[in-house]
Amino acid sequence: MDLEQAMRRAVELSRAVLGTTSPNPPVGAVLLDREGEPVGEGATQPVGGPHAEIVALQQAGVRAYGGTAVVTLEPCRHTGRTGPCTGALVAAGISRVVVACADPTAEAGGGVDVLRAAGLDVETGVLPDEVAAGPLAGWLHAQRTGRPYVTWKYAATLDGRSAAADRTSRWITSEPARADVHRLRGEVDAVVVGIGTVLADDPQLTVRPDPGHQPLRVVLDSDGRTPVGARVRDSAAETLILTAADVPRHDLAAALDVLHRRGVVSILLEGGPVLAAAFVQAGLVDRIVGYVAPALLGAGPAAVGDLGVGTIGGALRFVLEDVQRVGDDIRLTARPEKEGN
Ligand code: AOF
Ligand code: ZN
Repeated sequence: MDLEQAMRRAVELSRAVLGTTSPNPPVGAVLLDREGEPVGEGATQPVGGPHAEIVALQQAGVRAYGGTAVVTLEPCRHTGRTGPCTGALVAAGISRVVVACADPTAEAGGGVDVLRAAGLDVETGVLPDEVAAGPLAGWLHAQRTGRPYVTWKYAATLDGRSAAADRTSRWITSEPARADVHRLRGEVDAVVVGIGTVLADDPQLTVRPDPGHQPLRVVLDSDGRTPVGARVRDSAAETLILTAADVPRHDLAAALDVLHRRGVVSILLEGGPVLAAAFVQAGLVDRIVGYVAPALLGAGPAAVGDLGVGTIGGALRFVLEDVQRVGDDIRLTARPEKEGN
């Protein structure tokens, strides 16, 4: 297995633990022996548990001696809830460490220097973009900005409508697209909706089938109108209802701050159109995932509400990053032109 293949495998391993590690980063690690044969692999365990490198070292045992560690994030040099991965790699007799991205935190970062000082060969910057724009995007963003990474998801018809004239909206997209939304939910720490969506659709906002962990359900509900029997209040997952007592009205940055302080690193914003417009206008959307169904409604609310754009020159432009067919629908992924738009 060459280094890039090993890093791709490490990315895959880290992707599989997205949504389970926060506030820690989802990291993946692959260990190769002297011949380049994979002898261990691992990913970050839930908070307080071992880091990716430690899981991989445990699996490899003595076969790690003299080998190479391929890790998506620079190994930590600090003792936090667990011991330093740098020390564990050195103790296991690893001779080379290959890293995709640096750890930007003050306490854990700098592991690369520690490893070099201990005499190990260190190579950095292997597939950094795959990692930084992939599984670590949310965590790196939260480190850099101090707020969670926001993915706005919507489903709409070809003419951009998310509901019919009578406000019915079940189901615009096909079953595979809805399953894909559940996968997205499983990758984030919190799913956020406005009270309008709760009152209109009574969504449960859980991941189904249950992967064994559920994102926090968050309702932005200034006036405390979430009905007692609303499905978001069931016991399937934790729920946070943010009223005007918790955050000032319309202060989305303050709402994100409350979530960040609870360890939320990434959120999925699921509607409705008025809340989505407010997030976009506040420059708080970091990624858009749109599911477009080959259907027309001709009338009914648009996926996003009024953005205050009056003329074509004022259109908010995004960079198209990915287009996939999902069942009979299309999934578009786009990002703001500039980081932190
Ligand atoms: C690694 N490998 O798999 C992860 C790292 O409190 P602790 O001990 O769990 O440390 C958390 C910090 O360690 C976290 O903020 C980040 O800087 C780093 N995470 N480091 O070497 C891993 N998850
Ligand atoms: Zn570590």
